[in-house]
Amino acid sequence: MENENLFAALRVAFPANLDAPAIDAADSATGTSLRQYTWRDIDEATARIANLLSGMQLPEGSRVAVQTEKSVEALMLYLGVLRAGYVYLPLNTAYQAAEIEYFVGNAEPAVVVCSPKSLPWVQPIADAARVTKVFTLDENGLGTLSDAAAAQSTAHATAVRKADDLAAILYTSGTTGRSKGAMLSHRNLLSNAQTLVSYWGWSGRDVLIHALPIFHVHGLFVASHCALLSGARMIWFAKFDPTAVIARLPEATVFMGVPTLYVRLLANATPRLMQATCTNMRLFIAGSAPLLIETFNEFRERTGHTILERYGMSETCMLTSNPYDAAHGERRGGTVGFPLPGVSVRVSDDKGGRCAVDDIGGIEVRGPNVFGGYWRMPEKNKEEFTADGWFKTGDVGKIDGRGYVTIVGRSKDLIISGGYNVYPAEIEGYINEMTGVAESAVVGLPHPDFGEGVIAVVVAKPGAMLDADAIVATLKGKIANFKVPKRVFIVADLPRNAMGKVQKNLLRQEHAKLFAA
Ligand code: MCA
Ligand code: AMP
Repeated sequence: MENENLFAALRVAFPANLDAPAIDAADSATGTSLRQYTWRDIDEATARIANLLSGMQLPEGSRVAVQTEKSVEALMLYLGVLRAGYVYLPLNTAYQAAEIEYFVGNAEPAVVVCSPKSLPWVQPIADAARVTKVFTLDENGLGTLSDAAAAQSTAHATAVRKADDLAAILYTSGTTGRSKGAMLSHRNLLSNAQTLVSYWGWSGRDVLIHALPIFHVHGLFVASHCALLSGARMIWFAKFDPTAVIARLPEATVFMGVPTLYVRLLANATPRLMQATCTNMRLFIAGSAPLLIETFNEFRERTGHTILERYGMSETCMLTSNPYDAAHGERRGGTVGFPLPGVSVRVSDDKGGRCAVDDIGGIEVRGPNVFGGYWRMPEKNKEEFTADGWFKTGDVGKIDGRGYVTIVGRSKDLIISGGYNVYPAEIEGYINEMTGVAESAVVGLPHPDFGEGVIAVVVAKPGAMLDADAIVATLKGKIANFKVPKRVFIVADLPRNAMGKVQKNLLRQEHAKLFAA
């Protein structure tokens, strides 16, 4: 039987010369090269991790939950988990104890890997959830995981998995405020990676600047898989710094970023982000949030390159892309391009009928990339798939006569800030439980850097005095920083419609200029 494990496909794609450079770990602040990793290094490190995990006799389908700083070793950990046939569960490094407690409790991982500095609070959470083993891994690739892996063999036969077996779980916040684990199979991930490699014209001659976090689809799957599957080299940044990235642009061919990264590249472009800096570049890709047409136009004027915008989700990986090849059409700013080969996209009205060309409705999708469902939430699967098997994205959009898809909004109450998702209901929940708070509404406002900036509007209980700064400080101690409102307003009451529903559009209008540049 053919091994349908994603790692098997990645491993076959390694260049014949395993001693060729694969990953160049760069200093985040300067871009200077710190350490070179060869394809052999990847092969051996992933084998060691896979052997370590295999030796633990974990039950089939065991989850390995990981919250560590970005490092090449953290990427090896992901690949090692795949290689051993277990299920990878990445977690945003910004999450604090309450958030991690929920994920660990819900996913019941057999193994947790965390930063050494988080161990004091992660260990009790893991113990309570009866996790078999907690390892540590720091930003330099050191920790108990690396110590234990060092003793392992560098040979490992990739665990045999079927295409529909689970490869990863990605938590994505639900409208109720509780995160749902999107279950992605080896087929979901591999089919999407193969499609992107071909559609975007990847080859072993490419050099990717990898400056995104590796706990989301964009950095972990889209960027890493494309490079690995085409034998391309990566210049690896643990954090995004525009000056450092610009310093390495001359030797790169591909860059991927959320819109904020492009805004920051442009803000730091003088005098270096000129056409000359990008002569080797063949492709700039943007996604995860809407790319403003101003950014699209300004980038083209300054660099001569037309950003290729694409659209995806944790549940589906990539869905649409503007064309790479001019023969297929031009890259149109403000659109997310065409459905990728093998992916079907349709727009439906609220009665479930098909919308005509250019008519706005709910975007629904189907394809080998679409996830199997949410981890242990069968009722959510019923709600979020149509009766004929299409996944309802919660995005609102249209398809024009030439097939370009445009996203015009979201039916889900979601804010995307700097490429990170913030669910208002979750933040409102934390605010509403504070002493003296009667109710609150969290909304996103236009923000020049993050695209959308989070604010909260809060009503006090009769007789209670609330302090906006204290609310922010309390939230900072509890939840990931990117979710914390940048401003809190204390008001007498919230605007409501005749049905009693809070009119968030009025709050957005009232404060629209708050973050204006
Ligand atoms: C950091 N802060 C943020 C954000 N990031 N606030 C709101 N939104 C954010 N995204 C907070 C910091 O904690 C800090 O708070 C203050 O804002 C200033 O931080 P700064 O130094 O500017 O932030 P940074 O460390 O430079 O990070 C900004 C960033 C980062 C590089 C844009 O957010 C980032 O890497 N975003 C990419 C996310 C991503 O990869 N998304 C892909 C999801 P304080 O001042 O209080 O300390 S995958 C996806 O969506 C789908 C599948 C798809 O289509 O790709
Ligand atoms: P996530 O839950 O993190 O996977 O985020 C997925 C959501 O990001 C999608 O449902 C869209 O709302 C949004 N998104 C991703 N790419 C784009 C894009 N190019 N333009 C607009 N929104 C996008």
